[in-house]
Amino acid sequence: KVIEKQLDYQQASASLDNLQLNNNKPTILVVDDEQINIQVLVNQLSLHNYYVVTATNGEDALELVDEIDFDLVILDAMMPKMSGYEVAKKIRERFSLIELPILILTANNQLSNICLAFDCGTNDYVTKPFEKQELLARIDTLITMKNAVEQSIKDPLTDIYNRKHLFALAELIFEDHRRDSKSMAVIMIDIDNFKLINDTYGHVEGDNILIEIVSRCKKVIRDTDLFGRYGGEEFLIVLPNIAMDEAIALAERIKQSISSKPVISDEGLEIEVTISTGIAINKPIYQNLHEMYKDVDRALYKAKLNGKNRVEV
Ligand code: GH3
Ligand code: MG
Ligand code: MG
Ligand code: MG
Repeated sequence: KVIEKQLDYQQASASLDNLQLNNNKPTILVVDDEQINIQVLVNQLSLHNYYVVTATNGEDALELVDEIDFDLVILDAMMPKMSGYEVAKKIRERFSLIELPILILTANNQLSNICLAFDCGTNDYVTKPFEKQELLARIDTLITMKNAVEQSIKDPLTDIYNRKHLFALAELIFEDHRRDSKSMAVIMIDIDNFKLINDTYGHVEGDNILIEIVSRCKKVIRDTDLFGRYGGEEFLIVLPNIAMDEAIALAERIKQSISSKPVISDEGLEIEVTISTGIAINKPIYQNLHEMYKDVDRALYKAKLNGKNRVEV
C-alpha cells in the first residue's frame, strides 16, 4: 500500500514537472480508488487532448489540488477513507464552483446520492457505465464555462484579479470583518515614475515590468490575501485578519523585494524599479469599504509626497 502510494506520488510529481515545462492542454485530475477505472479515463481523456493527473485516494487528491491549477476534477464517489463527496466538500473550502469544477462519476444512481453530491459542491454528476460522448461533452462544457468565468475576473496582462472582481471579493471580506470586529488591511501600490520607464524603455518593456512586479508581490503575500490590479500601474492587496504593524512589515517586505534587485529587460538592461505604498486598516467608524479606499489613497499620496519608494499609513 505504502509503495503504491509512493509510486502514485512520484507519478504526480513527474506530472507536475511536465506541467511546468509545456502544457497548454486543459488539465484534469482523475480520482478513483480502482486503477482500471483510472486507466479507462486516462486513455479516453488523453485521446481528446486533455492532460490527466491521477490520484487513488482523497488525501492525495487534495494535496494535488493545492499544487496544480486544474481545470476540472473527476471524482469517484465510493472510495475507502474519504468518499468523493467529502473530497468535493474539502475542495470547495478552497475553490468556488466557478473556480474549479467538479464532476462526480459513479455507479450509484440513487437520487439521494445525486442530491448529496450537489450539496457537497459538485457541478455535474455522471453515472457508470457512462456514454463516452456524453461524458466528453459535459467535460468540455464545464471547462469552457470555467475559462469564460476566469477571463471575466482576471486582468489579462498580469493574470491577477481585475478591479471589478477584487472589489466584489473585498466587499465580502470587509463586511465579514466589520461584523466580527476583526482587523483587516488594504495596501495600495503604485509604481514610481512609470511613465518615465515607459518613455525610456518602451511600453512592451513596461508591460514586462508590470508582470515582474506582480510576481514579486505574490511571493511575499499569503494565499488568503486578495491581490488585484486596481488601474494601470496600481495594485491593491486586501489582507484579512491582520494588524497594522504586520501590514506595515508586509508592505516593507514587498517594497524591499522590488527595490533590492533590478528588473532585467529583454535586451539584458538592468532597470531599477521602486514602488510607493499606502496602507489603511479598517476602523469601526467606516461605514463602507469606499471610505477605506479613500484613506489608503491618501496614504499612498503621502508616500509620493515624501519622496517615493516608501510605505505610509
Ligand atoms: P508617480 O511616481 O507619481 O506614480 O509617476 P508615474 O509616472 O508612475 O505616474 P503616472 O500616473 O503619470 O503614469 C502612469 C503611467 O503608467 C502612464 C501609463 O502610460 C502607464 N501605464 C498604465 N497602464 C499601463 C500598461 O498596462 N502598460 C504599460 N506599459 N504602461 C502602463
Ligand atoms: Mg471506488
Ligand atoms: Mg498611478
Ligand atoms: Mg506611478
